[in-house]
Amino acid sequence: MPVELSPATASLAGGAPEGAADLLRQMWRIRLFENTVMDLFTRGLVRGSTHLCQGQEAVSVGACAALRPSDTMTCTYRGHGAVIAKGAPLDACFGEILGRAGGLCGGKGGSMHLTDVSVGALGSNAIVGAHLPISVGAALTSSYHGRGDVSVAIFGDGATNIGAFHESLNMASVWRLPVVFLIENNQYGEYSPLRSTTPIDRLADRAAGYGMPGEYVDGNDVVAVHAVMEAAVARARVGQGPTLIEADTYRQVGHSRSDPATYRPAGELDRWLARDPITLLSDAMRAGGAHPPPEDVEREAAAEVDAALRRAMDMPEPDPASRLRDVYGAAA
Ligand SMILES: Cc1ncc(C[n+]2csc(CCOP(=O)(O)OP(=O)(O)O)c2C)c(N)n1
Ligand SMILES: [Mg+2]
Repeated sequence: MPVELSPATASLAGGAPEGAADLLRQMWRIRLFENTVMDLFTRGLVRGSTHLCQGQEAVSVGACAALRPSDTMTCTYRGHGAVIAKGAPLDACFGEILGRAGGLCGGKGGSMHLTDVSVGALGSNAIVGAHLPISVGAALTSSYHGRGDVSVAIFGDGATNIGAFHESLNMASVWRLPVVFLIENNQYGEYSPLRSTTPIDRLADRAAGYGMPGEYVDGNDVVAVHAVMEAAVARARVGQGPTLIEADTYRQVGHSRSDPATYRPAGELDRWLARDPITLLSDAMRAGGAHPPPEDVEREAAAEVDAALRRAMDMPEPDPASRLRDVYGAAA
């Protein structure tokens, strides 16, 4: 069974709305950040692994644009885009991946653990599904203190087969917690196509088992993602409980490191590249004569990413004396 493409991008067919330049800028910042990380990795400057998100930018950008700064977000090891979209500074993200002292976690977490609590990015998690209960906990905290903040967990299609997914949805629904569960369905879990691990076509259907709305959205249409997220966040904020959203998208690169992704059927990547989220929004902006034009937005984002990388490259290595600081259970 071939992987089906998402239906035509319905919201963008009507042209790009106001605010489109900001969404495009954020997607370009993430795309260029990821391309740069790939380059740094091949130059041997990144220790450990990397899991990049080129092609998936519309999901985290559309989602985080629907949040306020005090709302919280958790994500996976493929989380550079989500953490940037939630507001973490580019230079500190680069610094973390390069293992520098000025990185988000002092250079001790690396690519899979970007975290910036100051912007509500509560953590990237390398264990599949581990962060869903964390978002449920953040939602419980918000609810207990009457803060009105919403928490969002962004996770992969593969995570919907993990026990913590089912436990989290169940508890969040029973307690009507202000949380949004957002599936970034990129069609694969590592090297396995979704259909080989999952017996249903629409992951959003799983919401029915937990008595919450299940929404499907074209995850390459940033405006559509934003709209469905805004509705889910609004429900959560007024105490109507959680929503499960499935955003259909595609990872344009391999699972991690230098995975050439040769397991993908011929033509599949090209079909998805034709629906690249950045191209879709840029075309809609051009058609509507948007100002600034998409080319200017790309140029500004490129300059910003370059400058951030230069600052990160100038950051010092962590001080060896700090090696036991922040380590759980270590003597002070
Ligand atoms: C609990 C657990 N089991 C297995 C793994 C190994 N693993 C790493 S990534 C991955 C695939 C996850 O796929 P998905 O949730 O779709 O996320 P994607 O990588 O596609 O973004 C697996 C099985 C893990 N990290 N954690
Ligand atoms: Mg996946």
